[in-house]
Amino acid sequence: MTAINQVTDLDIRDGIAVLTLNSPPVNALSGPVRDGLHKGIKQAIDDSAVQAVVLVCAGRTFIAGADITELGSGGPQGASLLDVQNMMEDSTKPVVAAIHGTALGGGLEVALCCHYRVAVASAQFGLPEVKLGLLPGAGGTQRLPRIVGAEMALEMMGLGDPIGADKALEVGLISEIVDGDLTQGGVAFAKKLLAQKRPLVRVRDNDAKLAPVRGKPEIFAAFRAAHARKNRGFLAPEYNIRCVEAAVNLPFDQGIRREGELFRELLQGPQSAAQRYMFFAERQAAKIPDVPADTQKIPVDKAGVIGAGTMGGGITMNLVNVGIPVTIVETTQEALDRGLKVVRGNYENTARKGKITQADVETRMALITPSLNLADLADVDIVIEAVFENMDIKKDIFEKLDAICKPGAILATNTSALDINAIAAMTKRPEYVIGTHFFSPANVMKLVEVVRGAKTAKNVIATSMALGKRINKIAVLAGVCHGFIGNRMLFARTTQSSRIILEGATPERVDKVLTDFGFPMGPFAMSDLAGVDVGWNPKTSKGETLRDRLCEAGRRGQKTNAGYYDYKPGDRTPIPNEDVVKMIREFAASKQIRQRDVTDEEILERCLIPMVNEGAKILSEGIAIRASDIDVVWVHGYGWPVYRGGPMYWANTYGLDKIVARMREFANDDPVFWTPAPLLEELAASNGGFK
Ligand code: 3H9
Repeated sequence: MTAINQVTDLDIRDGIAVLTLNSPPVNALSGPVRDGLHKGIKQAIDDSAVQAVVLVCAGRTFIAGADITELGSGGPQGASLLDVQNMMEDSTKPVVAAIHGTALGGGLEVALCCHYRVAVASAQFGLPEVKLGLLPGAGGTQRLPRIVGAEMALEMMGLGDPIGADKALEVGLISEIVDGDLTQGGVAFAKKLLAQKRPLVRVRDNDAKLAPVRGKPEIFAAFRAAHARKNRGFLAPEYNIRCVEAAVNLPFDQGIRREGELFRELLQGPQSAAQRYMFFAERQAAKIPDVPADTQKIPVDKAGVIGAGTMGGGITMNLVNVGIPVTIVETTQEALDRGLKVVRGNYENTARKGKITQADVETRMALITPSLNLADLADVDIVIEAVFENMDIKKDIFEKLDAICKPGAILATNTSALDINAIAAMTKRPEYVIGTHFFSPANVMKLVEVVRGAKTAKNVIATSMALGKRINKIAVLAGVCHGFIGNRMLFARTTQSSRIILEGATPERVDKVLTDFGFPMGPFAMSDLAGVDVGWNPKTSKGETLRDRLCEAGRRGQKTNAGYYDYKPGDRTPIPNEDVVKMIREFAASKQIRQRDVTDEEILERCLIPMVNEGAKILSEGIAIRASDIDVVWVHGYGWPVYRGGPMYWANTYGLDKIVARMREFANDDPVFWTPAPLLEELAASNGGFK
């Protein structure tokens, strides 16, 4: 075994050179990895004793892509990836990639320059660059379609999701699935190639799968149309599609040039910068300064969920999806039956779309034990209470849980705003009480805010964060305050959006400004979806607020087919209503609010700046650990467009000094609301930004 450099070893066994990369955590193509590849491949090719080369990686995965920290950080140091790839592809000795873990992005692009690829059954293959606002910039856009065909390449590059080894074998991306030791399997495969005198396959020369789709622009049009809604506002998906078009219609070298131009444009643009920031922000969120990574976690083998409503049902699905059995408790058989029917319906829908099998539906349903008795939660490891958002009810439940649940069980509440400490105080074990704020629909939305109370124990925090990851969510830790991170900032935005419509803009206009910015829906469409009457009391309503008037008029949101907008039954498309606008104007007149033309720019600033200001307070108070956690909450919980990085990232790009200056202008109307948070003011004055 020869050490080529600190991350690369070369071992020649019986005429086969095994080149091993070992650069934890994911063998990303950093300078040293590219150097090691370059030197190692060259040495193997130049060595007359070597007949074939097998490239393999140590640790948990094959190369998982370019080193994202290096992208956009000036000229990369070390060997050029292109040189490495050309050397492999043009080698007169067979080069085989032996793959485990994930061959992603630049990793798959390296593998595509090998003459053959073999993999273990659990390996995954993908070009996920689109999720970083990029496209594969190392030849992948031209080589992948030449193996898997244009339509599958569109799926893999346009959506960024990986495929498994079975599929890769079926479409010819790999030649064999290796059982047992991968390196030995790779070496055996290389020997077989030599014995059978198999040709050196250069993927770039394949045209068989592209020829049939040449002159068929309709496949691209269909792909664009199918994903138009999801891709609205994003540049990268379209650029990935253009690259596949180039692969189909241009000679390889021209296609590569096109790929390079489009890649550079994306790499230098603001969208990818924001999406790369978000990649690291998501991973950073798991790190809690005072809860070390090796904190002992509580094993979670059984869970309980209280409440079979929308939230309880969604949370239950998250748990059983990963094989955790759930006892779900309701107060009436009817509510229990209704809740389970919705869960089953959701699963059957997913099965109809082919994403899971009917057997999966039954396996998951079988993991759910319905119950009408809280005492059935005596032996679960965690209970997640998801009942109506009412402090008295929650306090009562926690008092009971304290008496029922075994010692060491985590007692979690799915509140969106209430005081966790007050709930914890109802138990004799406040250190086991924590908040787990899921977002609706809980089986779909990626975010869970984990809320630590004043007394929550570190192992309870560590376990809850890890459980978030286990159920495929992104968990962000928050402290206790009204609304935690996300809703507290939402309340600040709502104050302004509600005010703006009283000054003259319509709900439709405000919503449009925010959807043009990139949100999936604006504040008023969102309010209709959630229910205009959330928190409204018909008994005490006296028409004193616009909401009172809407609700009194039966306009309670989508559920009544009328709220700020009208809705056709069964259709969620908001239809503006003149009577609502009249109602708003009359209400504004009754409060002597001067009407004027509020510009789109002002609408946007008055909706977003209060969020930034509230975010600054949340940071100063220690409710969020870091600004990037706030961004993760808004991107994954509220649909803030990821290509704008989240509110705090956006604030940095917009300019904190400009934000403070705008707040001073708006302060003429409402000095208290528009007072800049000290942290915001301080950072603006020092030309700093949220870090
Ligand atoms: C690309 O390839 C461009 C080319 O086409 C063109 C080139 C010219 N770089 O996610 P995890 C770190 S673009 C740097 O928690 P998992 C990550 O930050 C790239 N660092 O583990 C974390 O660090 P820490 C295309 C990376 O097991 C640690 O590794 N490739 C990279 O849940 C563990 O990560 C991708 O987009 C990287 N490429 O998931 C794949 N990848 O411990 C990106 C990871 O300090 N990566 N890190 O927090 C992934 O999707 C997942 O990390 C993976 C493992 C599935 C591999």
